[in-house]
Amino acid sequence: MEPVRIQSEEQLSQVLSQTVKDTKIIDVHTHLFPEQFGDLCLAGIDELLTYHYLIAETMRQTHVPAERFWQLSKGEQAELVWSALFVQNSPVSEATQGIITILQTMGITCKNRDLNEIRRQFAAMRNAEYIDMIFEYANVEKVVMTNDPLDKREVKYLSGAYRSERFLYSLRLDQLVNHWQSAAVTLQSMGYPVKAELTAATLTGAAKFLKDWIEKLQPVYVALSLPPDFSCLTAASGTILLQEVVLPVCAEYQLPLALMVGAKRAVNPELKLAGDAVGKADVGAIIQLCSTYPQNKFLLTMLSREDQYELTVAARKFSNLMLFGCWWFLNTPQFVDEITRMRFELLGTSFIPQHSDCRVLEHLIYKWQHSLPRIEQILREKYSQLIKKSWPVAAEDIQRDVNKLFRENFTTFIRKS
Ligand code: HDL
Ligand code: ZN
Repeated sequence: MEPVRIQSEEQLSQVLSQTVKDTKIIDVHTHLFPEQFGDLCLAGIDELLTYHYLIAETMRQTHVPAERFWQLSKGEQAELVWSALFVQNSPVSEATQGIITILQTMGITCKNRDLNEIRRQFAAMRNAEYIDMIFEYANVEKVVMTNDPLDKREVKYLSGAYRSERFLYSLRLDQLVNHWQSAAVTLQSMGYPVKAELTAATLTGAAKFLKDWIEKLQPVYVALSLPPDFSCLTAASGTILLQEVVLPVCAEYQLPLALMVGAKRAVNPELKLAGDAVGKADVGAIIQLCSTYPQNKFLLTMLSREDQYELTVAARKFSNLMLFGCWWFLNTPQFVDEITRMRFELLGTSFIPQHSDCRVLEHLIYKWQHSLPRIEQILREKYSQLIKKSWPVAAEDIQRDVNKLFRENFTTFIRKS
């Protein structure tokens, strides 16, 4: 049967928005956990208000010293954030707008801006189907977690017994690769024959640790964030571990390495998780990795706006390089528009436009509600240009493309041969 050819802008808008609505999202990077992970599973208004993005913004609007803030209870912190960012000031930042989006989507009223009234409504909604409901609101089918066996709070949940189709494992190696001196002590305590000095025996021991955790968790990818000054050319322990241990093991298990490059960690340590900043990195180092390790697959996101153009051009050169998301400080309407447009125009549909980076369950609602319309708008413009040039655009074409962007580019890239 001949595919249904789209003839008008109105029909295009209707078919595209319905297709986006009907396409369940695979969220390729989050910090979410299922209820089985106990208090690591964060949800509710007090967790939403104490999101580190909002803590950073609160520190700017109040004169409460960080040290004093951390002495407050979670509830008192939430009340301070609410007062500073939603009562004494208008919630115009992306992260505060996100809270408003969540409340509005969940039908939670905030008359008089009374936080306790909001708390009561959240409490009334918490039931056994709460996670299902949030995933449904966000139209998300699966999320990839950030799992770190060297995280002392998380490791007790990482027996490998938990397995679901909704919360997928990744294996995050920041502590192993970027903090080897302390990681070596922990690995020794786990019985791995490693030393601080990166001898051949130590590299073998570190590889054994990595293989053991890959076999236990069966992650969909291995992940590592790298600082702005990362280079393949130094003899830094992280570079050696990356090239002598992580990449060979990822290749052996056919696991992509998700690199997240450009975070300047703890520029203000008083702010804890909120204390990280961004720095321009070297896309040349990414090019070097993709060309030196053609048998490896690289999922890549960079934090500096200034790196995006070079990175997108680099992705045109290497089919083992898959770009994903508008990460962290780039997850704003302005930069989602700018970066997504550049990617469509230089990469076609061969990229993963967004991930949420959620830390609290209900974040899924705003992170996706704020991004999808922007991605859809740019795609609509491209289809409209085709229709104006009498190129036949069918509903099936749109379904294929949207499915690739929000699902198949990822599932195909992680698939083992
Ligand atoms: O390193 C990362 O995975 C970052 O996403 C950090 O977790 C950061 O704190 C964050 O939550 N960004 O959204
Ligand atoms: Zn993250």
